[in-house]
Amino acid sequence: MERRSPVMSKPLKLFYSPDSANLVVRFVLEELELAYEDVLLDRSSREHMKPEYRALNPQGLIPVLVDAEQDAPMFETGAIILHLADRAGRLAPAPNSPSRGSLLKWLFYISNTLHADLRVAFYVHRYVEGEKDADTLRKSVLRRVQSHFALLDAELAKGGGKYLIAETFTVADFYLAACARWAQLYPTGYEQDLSQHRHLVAFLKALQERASVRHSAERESIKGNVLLHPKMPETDLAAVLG
Ligand SMILES: N[C@@H](CCC(=O)N[C@@H](CS)C(=O)NCC(=O)O)C(=O)O
Repeated sequence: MERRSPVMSKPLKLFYSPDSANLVVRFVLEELELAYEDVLLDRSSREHMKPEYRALNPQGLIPVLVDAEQDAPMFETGAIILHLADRAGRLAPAPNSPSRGSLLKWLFYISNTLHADLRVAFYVHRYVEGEKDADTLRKSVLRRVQSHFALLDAELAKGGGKYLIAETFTVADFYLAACARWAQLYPTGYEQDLSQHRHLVAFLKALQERASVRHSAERESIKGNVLLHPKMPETDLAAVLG
């Protein structure tokens, strides 16, 4: 993928797997119209656990962004998208702006609470053994996930419903949107209905019309609605949850 950027002269490289956390980074790269290359990792063959990839992220987690202007590869979705926004001077209030604190607060909340709880539901067998305990843990963590969406829905309502940080389109909007997508799809049999969060529903509906979201979806073989009532991608599930 070649795109010229007025902001960064050196290339960015995104390591990805379809519909994984890299989707958030891609939304941001596309929205900012930054030049980047993407490198596909095959999760079904555990490519993300091989030494070459672990040299970039020792945890083997996806995504990684290599920014030629940084002295080390970057992991952690929240850190990567904030870095990109700061570099481009868009999608994040400046560090000295009065709304910077709100962005940081919600970005960290989405990353260390909402996304972290979703990960427990996705990878439940890393926490408990046996189907019965797995089912109990999934249900209980997904109740927490619903309460996180309720909090985020109320925050959207406060700011008029368009963006999480009132009147300011930020990277946090993309991160929230991707978490909402995954909660509606994964894990199979535990798909979450988000219809009671009406501000969130309207927000997702509007965001999924953006060109950046549609281009990102195409690039990751995601068909149909991207954010609200999404369809399961036509891909091997092991490639997404493996
Ligand atoms: N905290 C990490 C989580 C990333 C994450 O959950 N990545 C998933 C893909 S969506 C992954 O690499 N899963 C493989 C695994 O957990 O073994 C981040 O925000 O980047």
